[in-house]
Formats: sequence, C-alpha cells, structure tokens
Amino acid sequence: MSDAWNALATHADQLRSVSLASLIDDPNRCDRFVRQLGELHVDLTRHLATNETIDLLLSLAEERSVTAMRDAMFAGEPVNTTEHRPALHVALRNTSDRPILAEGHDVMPAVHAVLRKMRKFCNAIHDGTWTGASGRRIDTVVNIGIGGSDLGPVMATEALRPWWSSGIRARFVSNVDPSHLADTTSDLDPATTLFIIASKTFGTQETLANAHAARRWIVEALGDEAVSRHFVAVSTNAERVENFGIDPENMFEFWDWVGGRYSMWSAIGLSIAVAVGFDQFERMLEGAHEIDCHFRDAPPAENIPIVLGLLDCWYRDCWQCQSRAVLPYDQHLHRLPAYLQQLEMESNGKRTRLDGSPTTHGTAFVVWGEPGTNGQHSFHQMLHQGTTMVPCDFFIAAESCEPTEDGRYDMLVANCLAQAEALARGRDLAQIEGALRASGMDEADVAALAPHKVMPGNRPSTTMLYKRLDPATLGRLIALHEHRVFVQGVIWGIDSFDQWGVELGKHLANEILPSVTGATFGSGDATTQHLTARVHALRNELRAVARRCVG
Ligand code: G6Q
Repeated sequence: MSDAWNALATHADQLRSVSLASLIDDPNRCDRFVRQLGELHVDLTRHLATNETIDLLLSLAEERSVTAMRDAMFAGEPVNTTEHRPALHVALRNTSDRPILAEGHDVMPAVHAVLRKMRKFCNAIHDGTWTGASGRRIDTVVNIGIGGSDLGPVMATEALRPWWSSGIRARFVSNVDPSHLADTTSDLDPATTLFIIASKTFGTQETLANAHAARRWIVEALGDEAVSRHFVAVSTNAERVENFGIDPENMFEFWDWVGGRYSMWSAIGLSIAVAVGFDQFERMLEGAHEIDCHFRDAPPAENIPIVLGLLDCWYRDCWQCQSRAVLPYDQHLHRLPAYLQQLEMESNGKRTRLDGSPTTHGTAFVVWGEPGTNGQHSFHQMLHQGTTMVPCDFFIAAESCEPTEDGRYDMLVANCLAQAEALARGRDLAQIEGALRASGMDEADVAALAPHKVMPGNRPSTTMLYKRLDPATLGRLIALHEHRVFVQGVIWGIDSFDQWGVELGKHLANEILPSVTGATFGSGDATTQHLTARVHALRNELRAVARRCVG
C-alpha cells in the first residue's frame, strides 16, 4: 500500500464514528461539496467525506498520475495498452477547431466526413428522399447491435423521447433470442422499415445472426433487390459489410480507436440521430464536449469527474462497498442503469494491472438501479436498512419534459430529495420510540416494534440536478461518467478500455453449439453435457406432444 492509500485507510477509520448528519449541518459544507458545471449541479454534500478526505484523495490522484494519464488520453497515446490503441471518444464530439491526433495523425477530418454523411442520411430519411424499395417513406429504424453497439443508442434514444422527430421511431434488437427480433418487428411493415446493422467488427455472432434473420424478413416481403434500400451498416470493417450484401456506400465508418462502450457519439449513434434529428444529435455532442473541456482543463480539486472517480475509489476500497446504485428520478433515463453497468463494469471489472501484476485493491462496483420512484417500492428497503452500505447516485431534473398541472412532477422531485435525506440522516431508536409513544402505542408494543423501524442513516449519495433532460444535458451526464470511470481505472492501475474477460464464454459457446444443434455429442464439461442432454430430452417431449396433437 502506498503512502496515499495508507493515509486514506487511517482517515477512514477515524471517520467511521462521525455522523453524516453532523457533516451536512456544517454551514460551510456547500463551498467544497457543491459543484456547478454550466447547467449541471452536482451535490456531494451527502458524502462520508471532509475537506481532509478530499485533500487525501487528491494526493492519491497525484500519486497515481491521474492528470498525466488524462493528458495522454487526449493526446491520442495508446492508453488501451493491451490492445495498443488510443481511446479517443473525445474526438467524436470535439466541436472545437482543435486537431486531435491518433498516433500523430489528425482524426478530425475523418470524424467530420462521417458526421456529414450521417446528417445527409438523417435528412434523407426525414424528408422522404430515402424511401423503401416500394417507394414508401421509412417510418421505423431498427438498430441491430449488442453491447456497446446497442446500450448507448437505446439509452440515449429513450432519454430523448420528447425530442423524437415526428413520423419516425427507433427500435432496438440485441438479443440472439429469436423472440427479440420477432417481438420488435411484429407490428412493423417491411416496406417502411430500415435496419441499421451496428457492429464495430461486423463479426459478432448475435448481431450477424439477427441481421441475417432481418434480411430474410425483408426479402420474403419485398424481394432480394430491396436489401439496398432497407439496410445500412455502421462498422470499421467494410469488407465484411460488403460480404453481408450491404453496399459500402451505405456504410457509416468508425475507427478502432473508438471503444464499443464509448461509441454512441460515433456513427454507432446513427439510430439516435435519425430518431431526434441530426441537429439535436449535435447538441448532445456539444454537451459532451463541454465536459471534455472541463475534464481536460479544470484543476483536480475543481474537476468533477476526477472528484467523483476518487470518491468511488474511497467507498470501494476504504469502506469496502461492493455496489453502487444508479437511481434516475427521470423516467426517460430508465436505461441509464444498464448503460452505466456496462460502462463501469466492463471498463473496470478487472484484476490485473497494466504491468501484469494482480491488483491490490477492489475494482469496479456492481452497478445497478431502476428509475425512482419505482425502486422505492422494491429495493430501497435494503438501501435504508440492509447490512451493506450502497452509495447512491440520484438524477433529477428541475422541470419535467411532460409538464402537467396535477403536481405529479413535484411529487417525483420531493421523493428524490427525501430518499437522499433519509439515507443520510436515518432515524435513531430514541426518535422512533418517541414517535410511537406520541401515537398512543403502549410500552410493550413500542419496545417490540421500535428496533425494526430504526434507520441507521450515514448512507452516502450524490445528487445530480439539471434543468431538463435535453440532448446537451444527456451529453454532459454521459461524458461525465465516461471520465469518472477513466479516473477510477487510473487509480486502480488497470486498462479501462479492454474487455478480455468476455472472450472465454464466446469461445466455449462456439464449441458447445454443435452439441446443442445435435450435430455432435459431448461438447463441454460433465455438467454442460448433462444439461445439453436434458435440453434434447425436453425438446423431444415437446415434439412428441405436438405429434400427438396433430394425430
Ligand atoms: C464494448 C464491448 C462490447 C462490444 C460488443 C459488440 O466496449 O467491446 O460490448 O460493443 O461485443 O461488438 P461489435 O460492435 O463488434 O459487434
């Protein structure tokens, strides 16, 4: 353990007996624990942290060279060391005139060329100059992709629902379970549907299988020649796109310096751009660029992604928190927990440091959540009274995108603020007993019930408040999290941009597939063989029943 970590561990032990309520009640608390970044208000007052904590965390950042690593990322150095690649998602939303170099080469002209092509395509869909094969306007785009080629576009498209252009809707298919494509297309007309096949590699098994099934759906209805009007691709691999039967003219390029889970700003975001119109897509890029400038230029003590990433490491390593809850009090952010789950867990769920040695600290939280107030009626019980401390992130807009006169939005805001306060302050035994006695309960019942109602409090949270969830705000929120995750990774000394842990499962699935189809027997270990045999037995039973019904 380094000096900075040792100092933090000692400090955490001292803080364990300090109540969060007493910290919050310090009248000067807001000076250091409330941050304003343009329209984004980040409240950190409900953290188990003092000025000394922040100073110690900033020393850790210095020791771990966070700013030097950040600068290396912006300079296009190969910070994805195991894949020898830069991680230049910041170039995708670089709305300034600054060049951005990947290994000495300015990537901005290529980025701008693809953005221009995306704009032209979006406009053609919207003004009806791009039609289906039978000459009818496209009214639905279906993005087929998975992981990073799905979660960002779904999350953002859902988040920006109020901004959807009229006459066009976006849908998403990711799961190779045939039900996903079938359910998604069941009410669609092939003549007015366009598929975007989104795959960086154009080699992903699930995406290609779904793309071929979608192709059959179009061809059966409209014939082979319809494919060119109903399919476009987003990929880095023109050859595979062409082999699939999509004209490279209808391919939107991106580059291997864009990580999958950092790619919604690239052509992978084409479905977002079609849904909301290219101008609004650009607003989203501008919002993200604002955060990039802040992350690149603000001193560490003022730098919101740096402070958030450091607080994450504080809870993960000095308080042994295993998970963090993402609680958007914003229905349109209902896919944000899933999006951040991938961003954080795939980026930092690792156990090996850059130099090949094992990590000496816990890494990535389990990230999970649901929109409020739904979560309050399900898992918040555990957040308030469970035996595990779960830091929470609350997201709330001052104003709804759906203004009503009936006060529902005020209820939402009040619930969000109340949850954070309840988590922080709790209720002790004496307060509970007093309230029960005041309600007229007899002493025996008070003694029996009061312990169950005690709320320990001291549970930390961040509240992110913004005016309204518009494209720029969404861009800001997501870029903030990308950089927060980067900071965590630097502190833990890992490569946040690779994902080797997903490889073994893919490899085994390919080995086991022939046993599942019945082409061979005996793939996999004893348990896999037993389960595969059971799958076949159950299928045979279903077939026998079907035969009896026909007979
Ligand atoms: C993300 C990951 C992963 C990837 C998918 C889809 O960072 O690399 O989620 O996005 O496996 O890959 P393709 O885009 O190549 O189909």
